Amino acid sequence: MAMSADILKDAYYKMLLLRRFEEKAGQSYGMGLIAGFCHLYIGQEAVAVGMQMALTEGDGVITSYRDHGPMLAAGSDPKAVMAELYGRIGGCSLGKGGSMHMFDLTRQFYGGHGIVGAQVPIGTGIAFAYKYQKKPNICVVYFGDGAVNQGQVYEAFNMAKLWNLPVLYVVENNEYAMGTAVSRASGNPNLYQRGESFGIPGKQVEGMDFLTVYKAAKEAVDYVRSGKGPMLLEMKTYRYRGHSMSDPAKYRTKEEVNKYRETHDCLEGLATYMKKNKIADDKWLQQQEDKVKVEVADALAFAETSPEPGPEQLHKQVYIEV
Ligand SMILES: Cc1ncc(C[n+]2csc(CCOP(=O)(O)OP(=O)(O)O)c2C)c(N)n1
Ligand SMILES: [Mg+2]
Repeated sequence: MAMSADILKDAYYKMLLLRRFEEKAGQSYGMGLIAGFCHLYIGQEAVAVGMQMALTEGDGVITSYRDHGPMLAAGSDPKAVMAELYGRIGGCSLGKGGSMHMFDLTRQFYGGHGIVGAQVPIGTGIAFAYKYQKKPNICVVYFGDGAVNQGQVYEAFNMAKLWNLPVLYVVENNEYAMGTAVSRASGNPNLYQRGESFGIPGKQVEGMDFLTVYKAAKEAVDYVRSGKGPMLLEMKTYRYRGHSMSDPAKYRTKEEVNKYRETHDCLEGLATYMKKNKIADDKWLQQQEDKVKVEVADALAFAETSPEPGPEQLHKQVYIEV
């Protein structure tokens, strides 16, 4: 598939933004400036960026608590994401949701869900709404290799195929749930096959490589948008950091993590490809670092100076008028 230099450059910048944003979030968490849970997306950037770039305006996205990356990829303002982590009023959920409950309806980003697998029926429902309202959109539903063993996933699969809903399921197989390896939790570790008995075709994708993700995403998005019904992509990926900020890290070796970083890293891979094909050079790559640094610093400054939500916010957004 022909891929323009602009697409590759855009992808590199976005993946770099996700990486540096999350590194900063991790630092702030370590300094006690961010409270509660915090699940970083570092290592998995090619998935959210590659998927999102294959979508069109108006398509929906929903994910788990590991949501900062997908939300930034959806085009949300890093300031609103950082301020949400800081629990400030300038945050996308007015500082009341925190790391696990990010929402941005202007980007059709429907969260941010802390219950493992819960976003799967909700995202399926969003796809149902698109079809019911005769909208041309599809909904991308991310969930993890741990979530694939939740019962509600399969109830949703059945309805999605029964009604041929425009939903694209994306399993981010980062090899571990909190600390349980796929091989210890799944009788059949080929997670792309999980929809087959429901009539949902699946495909396994090398999720650490932007070009591969983008190509697979384009094909799958076309399939779902054409009205053929749901599809499932299993993205083989890897998270470099702990499951959350408190992680005993005893379930895998440092060597294993280093192997992924050294041989599969999405930023390194794309940089090498662009240099080889004379799309970018070291100077351009450094310029992106500089630009991202400013964008993340601005997000941080905004978060630090945004006030905390006052007590008057306590009962707001609990119910909505219908
Ligand atoms: C219903 C439910 N059970 C257990 C938990 C605790 N829990 C939080 S994250 C997690 C692991 C999920 O792993 P995976 O789906 O692979 O996603 P990842 O964290 O790797 O992105 C578990 C068991 C929960 N939040 N909800
Ligand atoms: Mg996982």
